[in-house]
Amino acid sequence: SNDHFNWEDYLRETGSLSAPPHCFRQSKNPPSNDFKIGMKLEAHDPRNVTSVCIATVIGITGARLRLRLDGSDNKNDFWRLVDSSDIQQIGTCEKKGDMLQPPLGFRMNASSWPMFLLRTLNGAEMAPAAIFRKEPPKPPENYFKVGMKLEAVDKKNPYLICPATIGDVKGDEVFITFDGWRGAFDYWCKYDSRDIFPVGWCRLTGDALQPPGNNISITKSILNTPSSPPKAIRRSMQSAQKSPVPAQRGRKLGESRSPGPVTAP
Ligand code: MLZ
Repeated sequence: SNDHFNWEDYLRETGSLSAPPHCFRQSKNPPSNDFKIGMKLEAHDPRNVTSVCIATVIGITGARLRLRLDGSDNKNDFWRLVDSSDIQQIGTCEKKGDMLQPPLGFRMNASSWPMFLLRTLNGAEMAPAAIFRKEPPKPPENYFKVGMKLEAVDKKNPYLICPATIGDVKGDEVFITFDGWRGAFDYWCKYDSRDIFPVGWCRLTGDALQPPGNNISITKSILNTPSSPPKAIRRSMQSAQKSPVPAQRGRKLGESRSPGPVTAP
């Protein structure tokens, strides 16, 4: 599905290096994903992390699961790796002497939670223990360096994994900048975040890696330049014309930002 994007060419064209795998809290070989749609499991409520709730797998994408908390709405889905410590088999919570909680924004009256829980688990297909994978250990320190390329979850669109660059490093944190998006989706995270992956991750998991954005402004000055733009920029311009999506992206960003100088993607 990556017809328009190839890391090898891109690294060469941008003269950049990829972050080595030992930088990441990810397994060297991505874990196999043996979950099936409809399976239920326990998950920490992302909006209330001290609560453990029942979740249903409503989608599978590479080594990740699209999850929805039972009793919640369809506007708060979240994605977790099969080796995330945020998910566990049903029964784990009770074994620890804890109680399963209704999700934040439970659709019904709180008093109906115990009955809801019984009904949602009755006859449910529970994800078997064997398909949960152990979370890999943290790298001992932050090995990332500014300029290294990687694949990262777009936190505003968490179903998307996109080409990114380390923009800054500060203690245990890294600044994730998305190539071709002029800062609109950038964020700081811990170096051991489960949302960042080495180059090639999506190819291995079969997940769709998004192409870089096309948001390099084509100002008059560059269009008037007699010499043709660098290869990477030309390619972005081409993909902007071919792909149906980038036109919409460009418009969205264009609304909030005025054109700036041309920068490499
Ligand atoms: N629908 C969004 C997708 C942007 C994805 C950017 N990822 C870094 C848009 O077109 O704005």
